[in-house]
Parts: sequence; structure tokens; C-alpha cells
Amino acid sequence: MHGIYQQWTDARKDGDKKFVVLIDPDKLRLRGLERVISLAMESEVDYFFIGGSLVVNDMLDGVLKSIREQCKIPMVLFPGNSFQLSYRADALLFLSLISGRNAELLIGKHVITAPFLKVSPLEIISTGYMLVDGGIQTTVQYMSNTTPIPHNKEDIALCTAMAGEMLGLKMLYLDAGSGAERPVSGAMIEAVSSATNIPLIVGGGIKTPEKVEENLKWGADIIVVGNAIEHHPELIKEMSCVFREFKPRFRTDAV
Ligand code: 1GP
Repeated sequence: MHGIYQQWTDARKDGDKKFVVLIDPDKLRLRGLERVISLAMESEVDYFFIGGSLVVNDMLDGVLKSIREQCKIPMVLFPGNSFQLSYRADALLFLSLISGRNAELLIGKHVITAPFLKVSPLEIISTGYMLVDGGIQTTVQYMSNTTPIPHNKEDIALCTAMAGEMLGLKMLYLDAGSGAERPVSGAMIEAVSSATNIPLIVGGGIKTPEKVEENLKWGADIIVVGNAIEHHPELIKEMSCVFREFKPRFRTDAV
């Protein structure tokens, strides 16, 4: 099996969109986790992202172990801080918070964790993380001590994304923050997706299959949903149907 990054770049080239379920180890209790895993297997969810802005209980390893015992869906760490590391995962988003001006989250923490990551078996995927105003103050906004990109300032997002790509980052992540009231706008997704050539992840406040579909049409390559699934796990099924429409084998023009 190819590395995860290779899968994402191939998918972007083919227009094959990917569905990610975000698991915050602190929020999903064991029974909830089991249900999410079984629905994810049934619905062919592509990846799990594991992490949260604050993981206060020591649940990370246990959650990864539990997922791996039950299924083969790849697990990617989406760490809210440098303590959220585990060799049980398959890959790690090495996030640089390029929408902010907090040097620690742009490069500082990375310097500290680099020697550990260098000897780890994890696939390290450098990612330009852009926090966008989601209508409420999200945990990530508070914890990162940064100002998010205003919701309607596509030009700022666009220039930030272009700079991230030129700096050599491999992925871009437009995030309105977990539990956002207002997800990233279609105009912003389109602006960033059409001006860059690296895979684009979009998340934060996505609650319905309709919103998933809209975002995919606007140019998102990978959609991340966490909060809505924590509250209504059965959404996994409904949302995953949307991705099937984008699978190359289902498209009549793919022959
Ligand atoms: C947050 O993009 C993720 O970083 C997912 O957000 O929990 O609101 O789906 P939600």
C-alpha cells in the first residue's frame, strides 16, 4: 500500500474525494467509539484523524489500540500539542499554523519534536494549517492564541495558502475549528483550491451531507467531520454516500 500522502496526491489528481472521521480521544467514550468504528467500517470511511486541542485524559494510545484491533482504516494523528504522539498511528500531520503569527506553532514546537519524529515509524506529512473564523471562539483559537482568518477574506486565505505551498508544505488544511457555528465558506474553499496544487483538507462545523457535497464541489479534496458525528454517529452513513458520487468508477465521464 502506498504512503498516505501518495494516496492523497493521487486522489486529488483523480478527483477521488476522501472522507475523514475525526476522533477526539477525550470526547468519545468507549461505547461511542465502538459504534463509530463499526459505522466507519460499514461505510468505508477512508481515514481517521485522531486528536484534539486539549487531550486531558491519557486516552490516546488506548483509542489507537482499540481502532487497530477492530479495523484497518488508516489512523492519522492530528495533534493539538506536542504530547499527542503515538507510534501506534500510521501518520502524523506536522501542522504549521500559517494563518497565525505565533512563532511556537509556526516552527518552535516542530524543532523540539523533530528528533523524536525522525526516528519514529510515523509518516510525517507537513501541513499548512489555516484557522478561519467559525463564528464562535473555538478551543483551537483560544489555545493557539492566534487571530483566525476572517470568514469573508478569501484573499487572505488565498495568499496564505500560496505562501504555504511555495514554502514546500505538502498539504493545506482550512479549518473553522471544532464545533464552529459557521463552516469555511465555499468561496474561500474555491479560491484556495484553484490557486494551489496540493491536497486541500476542509473541516470545522460541517454537520450535514449537503454541506459535505457543497464543499467537495467547491474544491475540497478531503473532508473532516468530528463534532456532528460524536453527537449523531449515524451521519457517517449518510455522509459517506456523498463521497461515492465522486469516486472515479462511478462517474460516467471516467470511461
Ligand atoms: C476540527 O476540522 C475539525 O479541527 C472538525 O471539526 O469537530 O466541527 O467537525 P468538527
